[in-house]
Amino acid sequence: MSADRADRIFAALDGFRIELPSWGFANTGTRFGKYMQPAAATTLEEKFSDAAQVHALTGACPTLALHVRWDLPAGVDSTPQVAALAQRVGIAVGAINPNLFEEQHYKFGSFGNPDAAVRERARAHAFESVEIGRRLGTRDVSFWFADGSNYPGTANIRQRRRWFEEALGAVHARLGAGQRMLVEYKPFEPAFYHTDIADWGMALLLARGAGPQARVLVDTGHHYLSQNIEQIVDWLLMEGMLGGFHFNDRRYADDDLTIGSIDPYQVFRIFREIRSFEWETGRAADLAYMIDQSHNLKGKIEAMIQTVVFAQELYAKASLVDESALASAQMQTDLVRAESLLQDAFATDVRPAIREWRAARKLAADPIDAFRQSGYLERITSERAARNAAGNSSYA
Ligand code: RM4
Ligand code: MN
Ligand code: MN
Repeated sequence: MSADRADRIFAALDGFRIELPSWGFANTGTRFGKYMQPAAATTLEEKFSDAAQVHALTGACPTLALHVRWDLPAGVDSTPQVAALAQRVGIAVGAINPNLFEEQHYKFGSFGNPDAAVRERARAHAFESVEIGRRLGTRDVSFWFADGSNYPGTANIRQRRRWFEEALGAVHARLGAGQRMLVEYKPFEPAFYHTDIADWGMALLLARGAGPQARVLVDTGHHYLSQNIEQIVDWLLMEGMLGGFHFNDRRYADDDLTIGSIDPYQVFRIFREIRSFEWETGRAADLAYMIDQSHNLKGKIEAMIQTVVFAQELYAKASLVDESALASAQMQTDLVRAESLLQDAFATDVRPAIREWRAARKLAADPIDAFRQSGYLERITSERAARNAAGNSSYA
């Protein structure tokens, strides 16, 4: 590989950060049940500790996203402990995720619930989440809503939209200067007839309506099959409305598998459009790259390392596309040349250059192998096995 290409990979990796989800270290399951892993994290301390391992080995994950209900059971009152923990472990708190879907009163929705008392409760939780983010000094409060309906005619879709507009506006008004509200969309599940925020257009309208600090969050698993996600990314970038990503892969629906396990070219194409936008505009797209995976069969920490390493590879490959050559091939409608500029970059084996980058940054040459050699897994397995065998009541 030429020195110029290796330099590009080094620069790309130096600038690439991806946030870990606390729930990705915990025992989660499918709607059919949970398989408990002896080494899974239960306490927030354990989640931070596992995240620190991933960061130490990959150099790319300095922040951990938290779910309010699972990680801050006392709400704002949990923040001093969380701040102290983050400080001690050396991993900063990332996005704050309110939980507006798990408790019994959300059976018929949160912001879209016909019962004003439930809407009020949901608002209070959202306000508290904003306050938690403010106290912890983090930027993003990330909203995903399970709201929707299961049978035609059972919900007033327009009225629910109005309730969403009102509530999101009220939450936005609580944001501090350095905070953002991210609005995530998902076509179905748990609702199987209509979902209140089902696609990027709905999320965009709601985010725009909420106020200037709201952006759209793209979860790669939240699209109909074969949808062109990179085009959505481009359109949101052009609107200045793309806030960030929840990366995961899937074969069928919201499968939450490790990144690129099913379709690595899809992730490459997303990264490539972002790099192309940056090349064209001359400015960095300010995006929160986050992982939202919770596969329940692979070892939690290994699955996370595998995802981060693969994301680094795909991002490095995307950095190799010669954007100016591509722009001229497009203008000349030289289709084969244009397409092969992408294919060649995708086919490049970037692993040797990444190994050099790791050595230069004093990181493990092979993060998975280093993790297996470290003894960490054996240690936490013996510490946590008994508790995990007994099960735990929280979802994550
Ligand atoms: C949803 C969505 C949210 C995540 C929850 C647990 O499908 O992806 O981002 O917080 O799952
Ligand atoms: Mn998500
Ligand atoms: Mn999801």
